[in-house]
Amino acid sequence: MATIEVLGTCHHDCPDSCGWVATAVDGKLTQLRGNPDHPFSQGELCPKVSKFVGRVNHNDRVLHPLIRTGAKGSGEFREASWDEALDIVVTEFNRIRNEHGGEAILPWWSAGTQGLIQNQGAAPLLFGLLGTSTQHGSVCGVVAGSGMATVYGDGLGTDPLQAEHSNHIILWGTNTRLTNRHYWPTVVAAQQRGAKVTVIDPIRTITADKADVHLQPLPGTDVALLLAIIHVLIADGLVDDDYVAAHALGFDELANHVSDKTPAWAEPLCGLEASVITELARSIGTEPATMLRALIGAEHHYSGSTVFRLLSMIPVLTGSHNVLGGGFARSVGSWSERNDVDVSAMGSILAEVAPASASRRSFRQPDLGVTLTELNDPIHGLFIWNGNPVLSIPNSAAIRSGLERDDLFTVVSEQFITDTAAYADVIFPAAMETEMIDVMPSWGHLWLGWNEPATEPLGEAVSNTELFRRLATAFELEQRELHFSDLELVELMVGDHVDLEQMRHDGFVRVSDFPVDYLPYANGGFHTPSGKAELVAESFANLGVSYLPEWIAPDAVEGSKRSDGFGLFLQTPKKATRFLNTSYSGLAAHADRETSPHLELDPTDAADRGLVAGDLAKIFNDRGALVLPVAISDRLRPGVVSVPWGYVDSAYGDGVGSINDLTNASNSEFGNGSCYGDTLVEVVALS
Ligand SMILES: Nc1nc2c(c(=O)[nH]1)N[C@H]1C(S)=C(S)[C@@H](COP(=O)(O)OP(=O)(O)OC[C@H]3O[C@@H](n4cnc5c(=O)[nH]c(N)nc54)[C@H](O)[C@@H]3O)O[C@H]1N2
Ligand SMILES: Nc1nc2c(c(=O)[nH]1)N[C@H]1C(S)=C(S)[C@@H](COP(=O)(O)OP(=O)(O)OC[C@H]3O[C@@H](n4cnc5c(=O)[nH]c(N)nc54)[C@H](O)[C@@H]3O)O[C@H]1N2
Ligand code: SF4
Ligand SMILES: [Mo]
Repeated sequence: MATIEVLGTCHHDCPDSCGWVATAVDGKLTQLRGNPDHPFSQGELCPKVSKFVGRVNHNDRVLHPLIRTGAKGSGEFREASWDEALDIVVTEFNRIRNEHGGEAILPWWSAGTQGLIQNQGAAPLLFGLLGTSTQHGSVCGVVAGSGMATVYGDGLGTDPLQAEHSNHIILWGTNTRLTNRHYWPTVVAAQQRGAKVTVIDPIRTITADKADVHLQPLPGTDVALLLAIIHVLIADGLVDDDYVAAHALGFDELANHVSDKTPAWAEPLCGLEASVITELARSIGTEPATMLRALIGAEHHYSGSTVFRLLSMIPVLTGSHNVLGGGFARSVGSWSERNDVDVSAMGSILAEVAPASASRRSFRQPDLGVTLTELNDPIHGLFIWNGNPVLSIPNSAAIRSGLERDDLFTVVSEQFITDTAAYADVIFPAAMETEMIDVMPSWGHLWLGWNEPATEPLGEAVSNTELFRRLATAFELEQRELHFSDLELVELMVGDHVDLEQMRHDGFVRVSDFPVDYLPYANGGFHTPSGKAELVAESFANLGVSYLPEWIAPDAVEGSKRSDGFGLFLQTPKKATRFLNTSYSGLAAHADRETSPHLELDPTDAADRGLVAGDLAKIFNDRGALVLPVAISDRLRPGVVSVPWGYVDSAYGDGVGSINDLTNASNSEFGNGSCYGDTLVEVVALS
């Protein structure tokens, strides 16, 4: 028996990017365990990926190209050869290009793998040369990054691991113990050393359970809270005047703007007592080693970009960017983009060889429902990879009805027949991470990961890079880079700073030029045109950013109006320890050990509606309705209901539709995200 062991890195859209050791016997993956030498994950894999071998070898895996035989959505397919499947795609896409123009085709992707070469690979060049439409924005990260960039010039903040030195860690809308579990030991170590841990979350999460202080604002109201905090910092003289004078722009205007945004003003808006807001602000203003830590939860609102804008301002005002253990830590994804990786390499090549492609039409990624159903010049060809929009994108009922259109030809590259792939005309079988080469730029820590394949792909599955190469050949596109091997792609996209050999040998390499005690803004040096931290939108007004950060109530934003008669805010957090977004929820080994979809209600809201635990209730708004069993929860506030997200359609009662049928797909204030969390619903007992 031939046994091999290789080092790899988890590809999931998760901040931890854990290192693993994969074992294969006679070409079959037999074991996956944590790489004990990995500096961040230290040998542990989470309850999702510790069962990855079962995912790879699962009977339901798509191992051959499939062609639809039943109705769209029925999931009925027949096997086909690669040649036949490619031929159909080329014929259909070329027909659409001739009849409607290239822009009637839309490539759509998410971050099923976030790998450097496997996330998009040569796709920007391929689709650009075919003259298709393209997408912008995202349901994850772009809003936070944009908010931060209006103050700092880009999304670069503090290294989260510096919380080791913090005296106060504020987990702002992030459920660390669930979503960033390998960061939790850093938080615990600080707490055991005496640091205070505050959680700010409308839900009392498992992370809030372990905090010293849990503040539970109403969802989507952090702008009021943050404006009041800034009011107190200024009113109480807690601003670092020297730092602000040297490194910030617009302080006087901001001070004027918040002069009436007192804690008493914020109290009825965010639902926290004025005294609590004052205490939090004073604590932030008097403890320089206060680290703000956020991931994504707080961005899923209309005002999400403004929340990140205001969070970015806090350490500028208190001067805590000067202090080890201070600052604002979110995604560190952009750090590796400084010197180590070039995620836009293919885009740059496209701009050179086909400059006109820059003016192709582009659609907001979270707006897929509208894009498929409401355009005057409709999309007729859709190519989806790395994503499951039917489950993950808001307004999903519109996505399903778009995918049902007879005049839409849909191609999906997938590992399983997901709720999205069930609508495809052609499915290409996608390889799994242990079957492909990749480099993993992490957004949760500063190590780039290498991924060495342990086996060949099972069946006829191929990596995304191989899929795009095969498509390039089938479309007879000769552009050299479209035919690059995986190692050539790595060389193209990884900069000279990185010692590739070392990364391959060790399984990881530290992102260059950032020592562990690096304080990016200790001496200013912001990446704005002015070089200063912008407290007013001096350079970014053209992005739709208001000059000063403005409060807007979450029940007054597009797609979420209380006047429509719906009175409860719906939250849809990640909650299952065995799901990663929508992945794994279709696998019994994972789903059978989690609760089924359910509706969590505060006892008062339940009593008002005559509901007790276990009752069936209808949850609905003008976008959709679902029937779900009720669970009474003491983790919410009155007026807020929660339906955890990630489940497959078939886990819900009648098997059609999921909670994203109800969520709000409107645009964020800026940043081109979406507003899952600004969703009003009503709940009634099922009579
Ligand atoms: N209601 C609600 N909705 C949400 C969220 C929420 O909190 N609430 N969170 C949002 C967030 S933050 C995110 S990031 C999105 C995530 O939503 P998705 O991106 O849809 O979720 P994933 O499960 O990460 O990955 C999607 C698919 O990628 C496939 N995949 C994995 N690797 C590969 C590969 O190498 N090749 C190909 N072709 N496919 C592959 C998987 O099989 C999986 O079906 O969902 C968003 N949706
Ligand atoms: N186990 C597991 N881990 C995961 C994932 C998974 O599905 N499962 N998904 C991965 C992905 S793609 C991502 S993006 C990350 C996300 O990681 P997180 O951002 O930590 O997770 P979320 O559940 O999206 O949101 C975190 C918290 O934000 C809170 N929140 C919502 N609205 C507001 C608000 O207005 N203000 C404040 N202060 N808080 C608010 C929610 O109640 C929730 O508890 O997790 C990653 N890790
Ligand atoms: S999903 Fe996240 S926590 Fe789990 S192994 Fe992958 S990177 Fe680590
Ligand atoms: Mo995400």
